[in-house]
Amino acid sequence: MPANLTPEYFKAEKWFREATTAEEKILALEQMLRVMPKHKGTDHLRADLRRKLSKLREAPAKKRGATHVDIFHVPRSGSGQIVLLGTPNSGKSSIVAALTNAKVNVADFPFATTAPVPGMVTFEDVPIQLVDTPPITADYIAPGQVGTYRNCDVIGIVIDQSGDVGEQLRICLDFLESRNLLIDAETSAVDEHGNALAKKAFCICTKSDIAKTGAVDKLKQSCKYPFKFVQISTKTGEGLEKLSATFFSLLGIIRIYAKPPGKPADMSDPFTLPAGSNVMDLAGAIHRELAGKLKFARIWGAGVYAGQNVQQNHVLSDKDIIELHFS
Ligand SMILES: Nc1nc2c(ncn2[C@@H]2O[C@H](COP(=O)(O)OP(=O)(O)O)[C@@H](O)[C@H]2O)c(=O)[nH]1
Ligand SMILES: [Mg+2]
Repeated sequence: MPANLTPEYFKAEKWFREATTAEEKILALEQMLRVMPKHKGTDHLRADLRRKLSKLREAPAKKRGATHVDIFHVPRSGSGQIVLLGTPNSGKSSIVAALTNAKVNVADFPFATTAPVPGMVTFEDVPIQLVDTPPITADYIAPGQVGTYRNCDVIGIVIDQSGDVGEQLRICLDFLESRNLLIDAETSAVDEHGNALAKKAFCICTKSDIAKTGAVDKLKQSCKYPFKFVQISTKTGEGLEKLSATFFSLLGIIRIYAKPPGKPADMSDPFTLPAGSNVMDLAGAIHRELAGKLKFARIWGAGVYAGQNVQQNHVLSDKDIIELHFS
C-alpha cells in the first residue's frame, strides 16, 4: 500500500468497491486518480488504476448493461427532475401522491416502493418531474439506484420529523457523500466530459402534524451543508405549495413567453431555460437553425421598457415576453 493516500482517496475507493455498474466504476476510478497524491510511491497504483479504467472504457456497451432494461433510469420530462431520497417510511411516496397524479404506493410498512416512480408537479405554469424512490438504509441500497440520483437535477432529502432526524440525515448524507453526489467545497468532482457529478440537494421535513418539538432546529444544527429546509405535512397540506416553489427555485430556470410579431404572446406554454440565458439561447432553444438567422428581439418584462429592442446577448429574466425578429 503506497504511503500518503488521503481520506479523499479512500472515500473514492469505497465508492469503487460498492459500484455496481461499469459507468459508476469508471466515475469512481477517475475520482481515485484525480485525488491520488502524485509521487513515486503511487506510480504502480496509478498505472494499475489506469489499466482498470481503460479496460472498463473499452468494454462494449452491451457488456456494460445496455441490453437489459435499467429500472433505475428515469427518462427526463418536464423542465427539470427532482428525485427523493430517504429512509423507509419517511413519507416519500406520500409527497409524490400529494403533488402528482402518479400511482404510488403509500404504506405503513417499509420497502413498499421497489422502483423509481415519476410523476409531474405543476408549479404555476411549469411542469416539473418528481420521482419517488425505494428507501435506503444504513446497510442497504438497491444496486443501480445511484443511477437515478446521478441523472437528476436536484435531490430532495426526505426526513420524518416524528422519527430520529439526526440518524436519518446521517444515513442519507453518508450515501450521497460516498458517491460524490453532494456539492463539496474540497472536491467538486467532474466526469470525463467535465460535467459536475455533484447535485443540488435540500431537505424536505415531513409529518409536521406529528413532529417532535424542535425537530427542524435539531436538523439544522447537525447539518454542515447550507441546505434549505421545507416543512410539510401531506395529512394537513401544510407547506406543499412552498415545496413546489422550492423545486422551481432550486432548478435555477426561467420562463420565457415567445410572441409572434404583431400577435399576443402564448402565455400558457413558456420555454424554460437555465437562469442567465440570453436572447440567442432562446432562439437556439426554439430551433437550432433559427439562432443563426436572429437579427434582434423586442422584450416586455422586468427592468426594460415595454417593447424595447434588445441585442442577441441581452440576458433574460423569468417571465419575460420576447418577440424574435429574423433575417
Ligand atoms: N401523520 C402523518 N403521516 C404521514 C405523513 N406522510 C406520510 N405519512 C405516513 O407515513 C407512512 C409512510 O409513508 P410513505 O409515503 O409510504 O413513506 P415512504 O416509505 O417514504 O414512501 C404511511 O403510513 C403514511 O400514511 C404526514 O404528513 N403526516
Ligand atoms: Mg415509498
